Amino acid sequence: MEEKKSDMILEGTLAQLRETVRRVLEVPYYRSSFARVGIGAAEDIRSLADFQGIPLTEKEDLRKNYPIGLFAEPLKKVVRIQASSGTTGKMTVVGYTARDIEMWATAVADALGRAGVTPDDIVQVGYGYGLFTGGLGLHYGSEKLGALTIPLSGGNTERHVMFLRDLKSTVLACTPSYALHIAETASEMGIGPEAFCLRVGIFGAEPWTEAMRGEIQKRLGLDRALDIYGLSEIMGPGVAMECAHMNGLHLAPYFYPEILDEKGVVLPLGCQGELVLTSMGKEAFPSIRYRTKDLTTLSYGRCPCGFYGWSLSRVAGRVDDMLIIRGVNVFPSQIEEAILSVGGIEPHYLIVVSRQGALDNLEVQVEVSEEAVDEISHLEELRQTLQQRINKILGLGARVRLVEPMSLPRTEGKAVRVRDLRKGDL
Ligand code: DLL
Repeated sequence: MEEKKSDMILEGTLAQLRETVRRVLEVPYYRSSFARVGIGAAEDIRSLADFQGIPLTEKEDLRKNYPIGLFAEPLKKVVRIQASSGTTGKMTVVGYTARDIEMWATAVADALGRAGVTPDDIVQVGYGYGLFTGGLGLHYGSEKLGALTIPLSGGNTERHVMFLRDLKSTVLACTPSYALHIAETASEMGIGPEAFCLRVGIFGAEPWTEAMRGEIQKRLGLDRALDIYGLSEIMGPGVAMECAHMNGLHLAPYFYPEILDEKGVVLPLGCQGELVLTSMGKEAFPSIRYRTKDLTTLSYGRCPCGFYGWSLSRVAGRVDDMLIIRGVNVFPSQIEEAILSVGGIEPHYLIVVSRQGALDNLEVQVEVSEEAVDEISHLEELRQTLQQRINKILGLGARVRLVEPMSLPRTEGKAVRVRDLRKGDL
């Protein structure tokens, strides 16, 4: 019985994947890259093995086809454009038909519903509005759900605090680092979490840890801070999101996921690797085997929230965020876990990597809390405790430097946690 069900699911998925193949074959770039591996028609995809023979797509392919070379619909049918600047190089531009926008809003509304957000909620959106997908993505989903939606965007943090207090917003959607900054600004204004009515946080667009979840919940007085994942090349926020049960991030049913190892081999459920996504049903900008560069694991099954399908584990980081220091692989999230496990330290940090001769140096700058600063005699002890903890986790010698409270930059969007002087980052 179970076998029959999974055969049916596989057949249904294959049919949808063939539709995506049919759609992307309209685009000259895909047509020629597929021809090189002998795929000329959707019907050539008879099995998942055939599908796995389709060439991967990368951000670079979007750049090569800037601005709209990978659109599968004429501009006349496109009603919205979003774009991502990335840290280097050309922008990547993506388009949506009216049906794509509807699909996106539905994905976000469904995810918010599973997170326990209802039409009675007041959703304060602190993601940037504009070409970045965060603001408008959350906005359309929240409105579709029927919640009162406040488009505050990033910036003017004091106004965020005032609205949280005066309009009694119950849901805050922004990056986790901005959530911390809002909490800190509130505290500077003499306003504590008891003045807010916040229940749910919808935080994403950058990696964050379980330890950070606890910290943000405490500082903002939230019942739960949930993780939302997405990327502009695929849709925007809402590609996957945690529900109130926090059983992983449930993948919206418009995407087919694969996890690949470094050599491009598809890994089984439960193994960590790079997430590769294919859209199912998207019109203007279909994605086919798109390499997200994000590291996660996949599971499949039913959640008590009613969701049935694929879920991702919290994204550990990007393949290209991984630092190699003296041959050891280091993710900023490992350092974040260590920092948050030590009292007297603020969750604000900067990782500075430099090279002296042939040797890499790793310095972790961390802010001490106002209270800890007053106990000067304990500062060296605090520094050593954190340094030992980081060194134990990473298995290499890092140097911890404690810096003054409020001295590291704050962000209204995605935090910059790493400065790699080996690459000439200033
Ligand atoms: O960050 C879309 C988004 C907006 C997601 C608001 C969630 C909330 P991009 O600017 O294209 O789109 O950046 C996408 O950000 O490939 C990941 O590396 C990272 N990222 C996004 N969400 C998460 C998350 C938006 N929850 C890139 N955890 C992705 C870890 C995340 N990393």
